[in-house]
Amino acid sequence: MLYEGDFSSPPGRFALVAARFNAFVVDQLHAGAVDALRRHGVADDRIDTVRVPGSYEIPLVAQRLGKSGKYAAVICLGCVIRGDTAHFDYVAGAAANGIASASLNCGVPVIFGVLTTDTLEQAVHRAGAKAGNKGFEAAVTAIEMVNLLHKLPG
Ligand code: INI
Repeated sequence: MLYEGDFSSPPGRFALVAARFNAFVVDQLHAGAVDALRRHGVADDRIDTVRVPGSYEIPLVAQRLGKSGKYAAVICLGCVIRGDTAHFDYVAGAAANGIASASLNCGVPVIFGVLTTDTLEQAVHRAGAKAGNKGFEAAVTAIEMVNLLHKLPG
């Protein structure tokens, strides 16, 4: 028996947690995520967005939303650029580890759609300009995981 998530229109509500830091980039990730959800049959009234100050603040809010029981998945969107800060590693590491913990703690998919790049140019490229849109990809991953969890026993 092979279990695999598909990309059929998923049930339930979706939460997007989007950082305001580097909003110029994150807004593009958000647009990409919403586009992916809509194109997979998730209407706007099943999509909620929560804004947080920076990527560091994403995990707490993502966990709270995940535990609420209201959402099929939580999609986390942020952008951490190494050039901007000496504490890049702390912010990026805390976001990645915190998002992973949130997912395990709440038992729903909490998807890592946070860009971690060396330069603003790389970030822009990964937010829809030249190298796909990480927000779109994060939403597609959320859909696959929601559909997979519906198929899995237990
Ligand atoms: N937050 C980001 O989302 N991206 C960054 O590049 C960034 N930099 O460069 O510092 C950043 N910092 C803010 C951080 O996420 C927190 O909001 C702040 O430290 C308060 O807790």
